[in-house]
Amino acid sequence: MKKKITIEGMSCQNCVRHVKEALEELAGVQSVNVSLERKIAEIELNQDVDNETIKAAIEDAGYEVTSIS
Ligand SMILES: [Cu+2]
Repeated sequence: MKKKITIEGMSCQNCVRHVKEALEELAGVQSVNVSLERKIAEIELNQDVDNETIKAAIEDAGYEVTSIS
């Protein structure tokens, strides 16, 4: 299963790393790919992770989630 998250607030590769690490810490997340240019994170899941959990992880890291699909 895959999800695509659009994120506001990333401005450099450090931001990308913060988002990537926040997502990798979640149980069920298998892999994470973050694009600064496209303002998205694409995650591969090996079990369902609900959108609220994903949103909270990114917001706790200091960024804003604008959509999850
Ligand atoms: Cu940054």
